[in-house]
Amino acid sequence: MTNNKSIDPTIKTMLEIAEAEGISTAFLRAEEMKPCPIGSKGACCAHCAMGPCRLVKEGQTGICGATIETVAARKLARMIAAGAAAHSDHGRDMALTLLAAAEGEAPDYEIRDVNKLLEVAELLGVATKGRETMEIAREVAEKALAEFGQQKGELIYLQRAPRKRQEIWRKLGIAPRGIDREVVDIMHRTNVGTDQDYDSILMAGLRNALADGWGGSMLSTDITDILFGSPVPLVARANMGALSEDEVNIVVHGHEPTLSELIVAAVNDAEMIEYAKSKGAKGINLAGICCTANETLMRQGVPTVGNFLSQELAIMTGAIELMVVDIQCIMQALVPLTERYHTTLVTTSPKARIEGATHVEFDEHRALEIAKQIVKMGIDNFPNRKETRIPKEVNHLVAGFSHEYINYALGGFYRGSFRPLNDAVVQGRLRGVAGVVGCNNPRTCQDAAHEYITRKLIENDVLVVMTGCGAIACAKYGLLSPEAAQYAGPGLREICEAVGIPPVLHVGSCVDNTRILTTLSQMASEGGLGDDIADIPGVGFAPEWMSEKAISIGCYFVGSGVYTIFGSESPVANSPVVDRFISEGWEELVGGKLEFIPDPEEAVRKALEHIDKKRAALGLVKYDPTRFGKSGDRLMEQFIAAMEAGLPVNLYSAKVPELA
Ligand code: NFS
Repeated sequence: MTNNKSIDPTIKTMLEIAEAEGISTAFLRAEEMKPCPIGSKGACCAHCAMGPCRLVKEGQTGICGATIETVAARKLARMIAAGAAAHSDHGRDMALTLLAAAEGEAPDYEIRDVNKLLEVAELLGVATKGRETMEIAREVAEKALAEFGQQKGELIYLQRAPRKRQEIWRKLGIAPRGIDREVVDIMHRTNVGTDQDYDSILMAGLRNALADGWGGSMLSTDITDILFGSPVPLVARANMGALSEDEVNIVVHGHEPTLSELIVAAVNDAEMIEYAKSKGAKGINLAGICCTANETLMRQGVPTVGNFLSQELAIMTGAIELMVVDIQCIMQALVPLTERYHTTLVTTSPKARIEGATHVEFDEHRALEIAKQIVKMGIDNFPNRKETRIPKEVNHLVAGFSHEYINYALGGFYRGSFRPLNDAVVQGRLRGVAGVVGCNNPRTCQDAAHEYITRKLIENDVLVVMTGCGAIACAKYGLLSPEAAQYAGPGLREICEAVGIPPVLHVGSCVDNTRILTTLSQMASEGGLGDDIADIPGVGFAPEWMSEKAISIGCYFVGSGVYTIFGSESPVANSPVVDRFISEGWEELVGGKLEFIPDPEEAVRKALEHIDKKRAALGLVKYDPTRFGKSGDRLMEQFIAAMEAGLPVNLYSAKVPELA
């Protein structure tokens, strides 16, 4: 009964326990409640009190006369607006933290990446010469915040895109003006009796998505790097085996790194560790779930115990003393579940309170003090721990591939460039590139599509970058480790061996999908692969999406020129006109298209066809895997042997520890 719910062995074990003990989880609830066939396909309009109108018959309209096209377009546009609002508001909070730090009001924060601050300052037009770091930081924060409220003109970050792309946006009138403005624009035009022309609604939707990708989310990534450091590769662990039998387990869950970064500091505090020991624990073990996990994983090496669908089952181990959540992707079901165990659930954001949870409101002015208070609550709960059942499975991964690092890895510090990557695509050593991102969804077997699609892509010499829960999924199966090069096609394998990278690169949390936009822009500007993102032989996937944030992300990739494939049925399937417009219509206008393909095999086939089509359009050699794979670098095999022997391995030192 639990077999087809997840490919993760830890989840299978925990689901068997849930079944035996009669515990409700999202997996079970999804089985008991089928999706509404009208709403799920975009045929229900609930925007006013004359309805909800259900447009189920041929030619039927809403009471106001709204057609199925209008209803479906409104639905997709509002999904974009909600997703963009969530990710961009997270970006706003990062900018507010930077401002507070710069003004000396948040003493626990510092500028960890001054170079990144200077780079961002230059782009935002902030003078840097002869100025104090904190003065620059203050103005950068102010400029960033102004992008949210801007009413006219264009977002500054659009300049990061290739020139040709910027011209397309301007010509179509979809260059975003201000981040908040585009969200409000969608909420207004989809209000009853306003915009009733599906393509007008959908083009405004694209503009809103671009405001997220090239605005709120991109600012979020940059400011997070400024405050907490730009990620560089590090080795970490993934899956529930990262929970500790004899230490206090504290799990951070949600999205924002502002508190979790200080929790990292708090659990490493000598006094806290002593306090944990005084309660009978051997120490404190910090782990994460969802994107807060990705943030602390890629900067601090904090292990992740799982992705979205793992959150309830992790509690069922009985080994988590405290789960602290911030915003987004937190199941309300955690409250009744934690009541069955000793786990304390702590909410921290005034925007995300949950009835029945303990609320400790986060305040960046007293950040470390609050982090310590929460850690202490976890320690105090350790003596209440009863029987535990921690699954053993845990895999290692290399995380932290920021676009800056990819640039450096390929070209070195003084000649960092995307040229080697572009050359590899030009020569056919790499067939193309792909981003595989997004959530889990209990409507489909957990991680199965992520794992299958990623494996197939690397087998076909497509370099894959991953973020969010998708990255955690593939980390659990070892695909984000350098050893995974053995599953890659011959050309990709050679690159992994030569550069010392896994064939699947962890580039961060979901807001960090913007790192992929930046990378694609740099590839387009580097030469050899056309002069626009749409020319690059690449694709985007969100195989197990469920969040509105994923729709916003998908649409900003489409608006940037990328063919983007989502799993599941289309949420606007009941309007074939709208479904066609977001695919063929958008492709004609912006070069990218959005398609919903539930079958992963078909999705991979179409992606490879698309990559080959783009290669042909650029006049590149036909992809032929038999031409590569004979350079045979032995270094990687030696690294693998050393890792298997449990020796400490620094993949970037090019020195293999001696085997005994
Ligand atoms: Ni992205 Fe990250 Fe995960 Fe989906 Fe939720 S955690 S922001 S929305 S479920 S990938």
